[in-house]
Amino acid sequence: MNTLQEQTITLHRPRPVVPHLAASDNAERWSVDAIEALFQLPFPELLFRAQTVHREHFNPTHVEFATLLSVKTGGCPEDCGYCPQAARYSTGVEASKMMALDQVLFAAKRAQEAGATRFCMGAAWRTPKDRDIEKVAELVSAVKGLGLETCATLGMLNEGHAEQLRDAGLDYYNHNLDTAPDFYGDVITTRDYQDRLDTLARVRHAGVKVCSGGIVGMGESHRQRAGLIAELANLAPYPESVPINNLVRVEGTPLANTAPLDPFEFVRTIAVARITMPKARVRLSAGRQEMGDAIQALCFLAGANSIFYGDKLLTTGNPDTQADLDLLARLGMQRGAPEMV
Ligand code: SAM
Ligand code: DTB
Ligand code: SF4
Repeated sequence: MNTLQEQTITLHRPRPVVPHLAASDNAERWSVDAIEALFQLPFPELLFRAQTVHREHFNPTHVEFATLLSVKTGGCPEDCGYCPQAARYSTGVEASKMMALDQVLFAAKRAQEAGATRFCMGAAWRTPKDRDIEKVAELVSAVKGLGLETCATLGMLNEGHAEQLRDAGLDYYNHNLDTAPDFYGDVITTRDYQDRLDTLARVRHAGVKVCSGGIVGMGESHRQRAGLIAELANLAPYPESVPINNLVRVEGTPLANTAPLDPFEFVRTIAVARITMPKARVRLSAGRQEMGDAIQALCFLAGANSIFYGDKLLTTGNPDTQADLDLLARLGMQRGAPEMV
């Protein structure tokens, strides 16, 4: 375990800026067959390949800490089958109004003091209205003013929204493809895959870094898991940040009774994301509470270099911060920007 002094030094060390990726970072176009073949490699081979790629671009002992805050919770009109915030499912999540600036700043300062370097604000919207964007822009510039990297996930963006957020200081916009195109309709019917790609294109065009990933363990096939990674890896450029979520099975959602995914399959997904998107921050995202320390350690060996840090994701639980600090200490790893300086 680092001493408090060492931790403080780590916290205040200047962070290298994550460069925007360029289309040229995507020399390779991945076929679903090629990605499926990676998934089918013997586990030691797959991890060796993932680690080799990981070490070409990152210090493998460093993990980014990103903290989430739900600034507008529940009451969402969409029908995403995994989501506790969809108004149509009885999940016990109550709809609330958007949080006030001082509350958000308070949470951001706490996250920063606890060691987070990125702060991601989420809202349960299908698509934000113009006045929502204005309010979120205020939150973004206040959080950015603390010296944190900023991220927002607000649903589908309309023309001009990404630019407004960029001008307020937004570093990343999160919008997940969630799953493969041919499984998507089994999970969500109220927006289509192209809508998601359009939002990602707007974000990219505005010069905001792209955070996009998906969820595994929703009952998709092996090939569909490969299909999700292919879609992400073939974006040109691929996302700077790739959250891989393991479905959190929430009572009341249509996916509540989905059979749990083999944890090694989750580790494989991380490894394949690392190999196909070598310079991305690959985030071991939702589902850590159910995963156990050993599987999380395997995810780090497979190339994950970011986690959501804080007792809560948006509405569901996450390991407590001390458990994460202890886990990294037991592994001789540390929080911090993973890019090589
Ligand atoms: N409403 C916005 C949207 O859908 O883009 C932003 C918030 S939404 C909750 C962000 C992402 O959280 C989803 O795209 C999904 O990938 C992830 N997510 C939501 N519920 C989840 C669950 N039960 N398990 C794992 N990931 C989940
Ligand atoms: C992402 O890919 N996962 C995060 C973040 N981006 C916004 C959200 C996970 C949500 C898990 C369910 C919940 O807490 O409501
Ligand atoms: Fe709404 Fe986002 Fe949840 Fe879908 S994932 S129901 S859009 S909050």
